[in-house]
Amino acid sequence: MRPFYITTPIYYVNDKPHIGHAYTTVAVDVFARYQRLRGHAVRFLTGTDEHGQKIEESAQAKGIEPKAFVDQMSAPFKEAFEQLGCAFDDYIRTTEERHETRVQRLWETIAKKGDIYLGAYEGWYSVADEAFITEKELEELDPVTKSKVQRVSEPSYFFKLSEYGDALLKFYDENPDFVQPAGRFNEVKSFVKQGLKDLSVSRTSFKWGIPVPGDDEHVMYVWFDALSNYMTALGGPAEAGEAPLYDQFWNADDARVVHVVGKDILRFHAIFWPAFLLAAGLKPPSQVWAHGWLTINGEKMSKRLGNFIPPGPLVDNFGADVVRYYLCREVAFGQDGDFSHRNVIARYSGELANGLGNLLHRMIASIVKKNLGGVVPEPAGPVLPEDETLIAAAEKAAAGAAEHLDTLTPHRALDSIWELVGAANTYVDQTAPWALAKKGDTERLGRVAYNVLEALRWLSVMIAPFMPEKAAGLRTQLGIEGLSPREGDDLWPSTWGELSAGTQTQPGNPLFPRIDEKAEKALLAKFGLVEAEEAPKKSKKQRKEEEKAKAKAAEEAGGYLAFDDFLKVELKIGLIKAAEAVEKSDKLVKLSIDLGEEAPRQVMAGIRKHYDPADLVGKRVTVVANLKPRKIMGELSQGMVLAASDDEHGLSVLTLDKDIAPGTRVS
Ligand code: ME8
Repeated sequence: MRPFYITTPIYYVNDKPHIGHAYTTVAVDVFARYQRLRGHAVRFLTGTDEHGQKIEESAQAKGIEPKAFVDQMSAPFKEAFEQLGCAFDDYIRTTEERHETRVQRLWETIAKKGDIYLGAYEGWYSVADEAFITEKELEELDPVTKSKVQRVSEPSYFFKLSEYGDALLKFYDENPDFVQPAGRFNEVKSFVKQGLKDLSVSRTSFKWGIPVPGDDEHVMYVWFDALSNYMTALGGPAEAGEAPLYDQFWNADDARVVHVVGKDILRFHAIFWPAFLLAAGLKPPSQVWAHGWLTINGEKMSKRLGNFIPPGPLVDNFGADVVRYYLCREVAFGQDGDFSHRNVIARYSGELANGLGNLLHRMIASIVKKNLGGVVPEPAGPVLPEDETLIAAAEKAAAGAAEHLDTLTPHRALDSIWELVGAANTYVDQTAPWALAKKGDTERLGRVAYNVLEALRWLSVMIAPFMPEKAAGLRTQLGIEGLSPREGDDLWPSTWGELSAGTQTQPGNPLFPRIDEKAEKALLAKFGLVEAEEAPKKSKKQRKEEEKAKAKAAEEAGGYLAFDDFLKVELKIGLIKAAEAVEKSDKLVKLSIDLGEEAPRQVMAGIRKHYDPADLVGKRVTVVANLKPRKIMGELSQGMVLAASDDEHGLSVLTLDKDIAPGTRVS
């Protein structure tokens, strides 16, 4: 069976874990669990990235030593992933000795080949991204990241990346699935085709890093250090026989090595990392899978925007499996998608409680218990077309889910699996086992009940990578053993009818208890999402104190707006793609505005009296892009279009006299 090695990025410990980190780690856990079920040898690695200027500065800001700081900050990541049920085999920290010594070995191997040389770096360094950037890239940064960019002029070792363009392109050609999704691979290829510059791989102006072998004045560039984690965690680079895990999971010809990363760090993984490895004469990974962003109201999560959602309270309130299910189901892997607590509840109720939970409950706790003594019946009598339809649906779901889990598209796998949930519920509705029981048709009732229980058994395996605890609970109720994956044993369902007649089922509490309206409100209140009218009213005293504080802040600013405050307002150029009048309103126009993002935004503007909606299409306008979205007459408004008016002209939206690209920041 093919060895499968899968990794998450190692996370910077200057932040606390949030659901973006959970997203990648849960997805990787799902893929690892699936491969284990198929009998493959699997190794799943995650961990933390603990060196670099950003971390050193964060430690300084807290007034503690970097090592003490990273020790404090790494543990919450591990705990969060464990709480989410992620069964990683190893958790690497880049401050561990096992890592540092092997990174130095990798460096020495490349240096010996003559591909690292001493020079001087003169240019820009983005501390937020830990990246050397060009003048053009600097211009494209958002103002906050830009404010952390430094001009660097220091001696530096360089890696001869410029000499690896052709080798990389050849490697990409030979490995057409190296980057997924395919569209992102094209971006990588065109970047390489434009020509690569040598890469600065050491720094001298701070100390928090792995020393360059033979030159203690330099610490390694944090990405050289960080990318190597995937190999050092296996004990590599190493000679054959020296590090068994490295031999098995990296070097073996059939080893499948997959790095799952967010799209922001694809370039490091798909260009720098294979180039370092090619230079060292080592095998690059098999694949880099770059997924999209989990967003909140369309914005990437970040501390700066204050839209940072920690996974802990979600797990406490919904349970790990429900959070895992939601993360894999809601967002098409590869694309961006919005996180919303309300959608967690909607999916829970619709797909888990009413879909799978109801199927199990109505069959085991009701039909089988009341009419069949709680025992799996012997299927007897003729096989009818509806039975065949259900069996075909199970086979299709198992094949589809397997394919999608193998190609790392978990949302599609869940689509396939839920087709079977739907088909089984339809089967129950069509065959009406309660009516068969009433009629006394025990033979047909037996076959129908058997088929539903067998479908549930298939489902218990298919959902196991996503919801291991619920899968175990489902199997307990079916009266069958839990799943214990073993190398060489393929546990994926493929033969209909393996559930043994005579098995004693164990009806238990509902697998997914329903959330009624009251419980839903209480849950939303816990997350601070109650509607405005439900929020507790502020007392007179509180309001007065708030006004006082505001007046004081204004006085301190001397009547001026602090520059930092101005930067908080994200003004962007938007291109109006569609505009329609809102029925029942003489003021509102519903606009669809391209802001250079994946999907256009909907903005409600009170400009109907001054514009015919058709005349607005194609106009470039100025939009406040980071206003909290709100509902206006029942429609979501995700921004505000700026306008000015006077008595003579009426109202005019702010437009441009050149075709500046949508999404460009106004400053
Ligand atoms: O980049 N949606 O670490 P990092 C989805 N240390 N995924 C998200 C996310 C979001 N909103 N936010 C973060 C680093 N992620 C480096 C990596 S690897 C050798 C070094 C996930 O702490 C996503 O996987 O900034 C992203 O790539 C990763 O967290 C970035 O974590």
